[in-house]
Amino acid sequence: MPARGAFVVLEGLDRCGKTTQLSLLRSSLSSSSPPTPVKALNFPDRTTPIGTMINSYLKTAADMSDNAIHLLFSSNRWEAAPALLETLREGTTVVCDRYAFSGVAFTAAKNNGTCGYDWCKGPDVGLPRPDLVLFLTVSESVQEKRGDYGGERYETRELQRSVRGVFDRLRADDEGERPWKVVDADRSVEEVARDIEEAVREVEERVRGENPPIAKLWAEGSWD
Ligand code: Z5A
Ligand code: MG
Repeated sequence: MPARGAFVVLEGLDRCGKTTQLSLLRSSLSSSSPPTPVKALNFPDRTTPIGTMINSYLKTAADMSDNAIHLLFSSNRWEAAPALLETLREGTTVVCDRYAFSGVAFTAAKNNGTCGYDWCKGPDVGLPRPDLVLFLTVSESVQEKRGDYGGERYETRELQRSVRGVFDRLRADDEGERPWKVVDADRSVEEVARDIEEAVREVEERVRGENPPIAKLWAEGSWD
């Protein structure tokens, strides 16, 4: 049995550069010598039937209660979980654009009395837990200057401020449990990419050396 792959998640506010960095990271890992087997994922995955519903909601073509859309975002991760586990177990590193942290941050940020912080975490409890969460920070002024900002449902200054607050709480609550690394994403694409690659190579090496079990998110126990 080969050692399992590492599971790395890129999180952060809108337009911090997650998708740009994920693509650079995948290329640099797969073109290294020897190449690191790597697979990229992103959430929401808009290509599945559940993802199609999420896409309609984000594009404001469909409306839904805050609770219902939250559960769909979570289902979209659970439907991907078996393949994610299999990929990690066969020794491939998975790099993922957004995960359950975005799920909690965006719904809890709405401050709707029926979906508070703890309720929001519930549906994602037990998913495969990342070995590393890279949290890309971006200042409000930089965020608003970047391409296409303002086109989708959650892209308002007020909601984004509230999302920032929930991400800070998630990071603080996970302190010591799983490494979050904060990366200043106001800098150039190249500078951000350098820091990300360094952190990912480090965790990759550790996971390959120690071959730890795949832990469960916000829960005891492991998937093995
Ligand atoms: N959501 C949720 O509510 N619940 C959930 O469970 C999940 C998500 C998983 C869509 O997500 C929405 O779903 C999102 C959260 C919510 N809410 N909103 N709004 P998405 O991931 O599909 O969103 P997106 O459309 O990909 O946007 P994004 O992720 O916010 O952007 P990004 O990936 O972080 O940035 P980017 O596309 O790489 O870069 C944006 C632009 O900036 C682009 O023109 C780049 O060329 C430029 N860029 C990037 N980096 C730099 C640097 N360093 N310097 C200068 N310019 C840069
Ligand atoms: Mg993106």
